[in-house]
Amino acid sequence: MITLLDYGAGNVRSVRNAVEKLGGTLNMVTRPEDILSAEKILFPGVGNYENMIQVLNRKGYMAPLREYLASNRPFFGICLGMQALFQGSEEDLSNNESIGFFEGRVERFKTKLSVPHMGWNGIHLRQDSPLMDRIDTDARFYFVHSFHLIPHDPAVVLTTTTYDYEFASAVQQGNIIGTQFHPEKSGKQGMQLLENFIRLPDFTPRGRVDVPGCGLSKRIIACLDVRSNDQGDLVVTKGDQYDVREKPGDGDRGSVRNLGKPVDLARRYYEEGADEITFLNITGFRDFPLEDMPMIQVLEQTSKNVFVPLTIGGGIRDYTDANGRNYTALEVASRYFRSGADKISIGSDAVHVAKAFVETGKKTGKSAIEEISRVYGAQAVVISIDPKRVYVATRQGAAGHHVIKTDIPGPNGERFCWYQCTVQGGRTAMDLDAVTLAHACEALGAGEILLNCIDRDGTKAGYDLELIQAVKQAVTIPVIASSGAGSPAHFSEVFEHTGADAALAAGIFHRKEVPIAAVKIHLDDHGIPVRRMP
Ligand code: 1PR
Repeated sequence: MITLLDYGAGNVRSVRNAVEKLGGTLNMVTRPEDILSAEKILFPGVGNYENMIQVLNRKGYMAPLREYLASNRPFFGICLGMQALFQGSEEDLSNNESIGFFEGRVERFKTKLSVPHMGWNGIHLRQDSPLMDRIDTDARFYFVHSFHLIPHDPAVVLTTTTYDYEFASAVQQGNIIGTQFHPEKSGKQGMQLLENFIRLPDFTPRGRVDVPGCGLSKRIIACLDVRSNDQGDLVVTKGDQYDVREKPGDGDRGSVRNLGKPVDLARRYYEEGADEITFLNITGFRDFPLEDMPMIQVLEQTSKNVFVPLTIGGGIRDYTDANGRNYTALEVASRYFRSGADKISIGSDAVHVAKAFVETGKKTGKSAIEEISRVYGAQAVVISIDPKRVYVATRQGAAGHHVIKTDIPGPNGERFCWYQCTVQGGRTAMDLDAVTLAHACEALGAGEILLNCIDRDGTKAGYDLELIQAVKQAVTIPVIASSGAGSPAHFSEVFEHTGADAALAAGIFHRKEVPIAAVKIHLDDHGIPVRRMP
């Protein structure tokens, strides 16, 4: 029996689903005594360290946790659940007392690379632990964090990982284990590790080893644009420059393209090796996501069988329903996290918030980006940008906007352009450029940019490299290149020319024109690191 310690933040559903899929039985901690009577504790933590420690203190879990750990019964802390075992974190501005089982603290990454460290990275094994039995030496695991451990005693380090520099990515002493990476989000290798934890009675390490692993890979993301079709069925659709309807016939306006069912397609992409899956509810701007909850059901069902990160976007904003009840964006996002999402993506609302921030120079502290980031952590907040290219004759031709020189001249031979943000799925253009938006959203607390491009969407002409480069240079958070992938060569091109952290595609995967495996083989051949399926 596994006892799951859930303190109410982030996505514990995936951990629960993973344990159940592996045949384990779960018991939830609801009172401090449940900790003392546990046989094996699994403690997944995501979000904000300070918030976690405060909740653990408030619920009276600190003393029983220390007593349990002192008894050397099996304990597995994931991400924040591992950090909590140390003495404190730079993320905790109120300097609360932590569990302090291990000596050392948690510090923010000091690097010029994108922070959060997000994606699939390798592990260098330092102890021969039964937890790592049957794990491939070149396995990669999913990391998402801005802070990392500095343990005092090197003997407790189980694995190290390199992100600019080497840091402790897992620790173990006796039966007390913690990993910075998320096994429940790390596909088949992560499931093997969890299975070891569920099945084995004892994890005492068999001595020290020195087995190097591989490094960080680029991520390949499958994106599912979801909406109801004219018959009311929820379908995965796909547009050409955001138009998702078939070409109209005589007297009809063309039906919504139907490329499959969201849950089935997500599972297919997981099996085929997608590193992440993104759902965008493309009519979310006009529907309220909690009304009939189809996307919640999609998430709940998908997370039962898909063990890579899931992002959900569409309609994340404050909302008042027909009865006058107000819902905050944070409430909507919380519901998604509880249903299996690891990240939420904000489109239209981010444009309005960023515009106000750029105009006033003031943060309100109340925007969706700020509130969700404060509670769930920056890594859980993705900004989805839907820009359109606007040509201008000179660099000064668009006052107040970030203008770039382009190698793709405009219809009248223009050599300059800027990228205009849109809202409501490209329907309304705003007086804000994509570079300024990305920069403002990072300042407000976003952790990642999903950079679409309306001009390239569905064209198979390749990514807009100039757009991606301009945004990538303006932010330090990870950038996902999106829109226009038509062949494996487009993926190597975007990674070689822009420094994008991940590349997303939709149409070519849905229509089975290019399998995910073909993209990864191509990237591997070009020396671009990718996670290959075992
Ligand atoms: O504004 O917070 O409610 O979020 C709505 C979300 O829905 C936004 O993230 C927005 O990007 C998305 N969206 C709205 N309308 C559309 C549409 O297509 N009509 N889809 C839409 C965005 C772009 C990508 C697509 C890539 C790759 N779709 O998701 O998957 O362009 O396509 P490709 O590889 O086939 O070229 P809010």
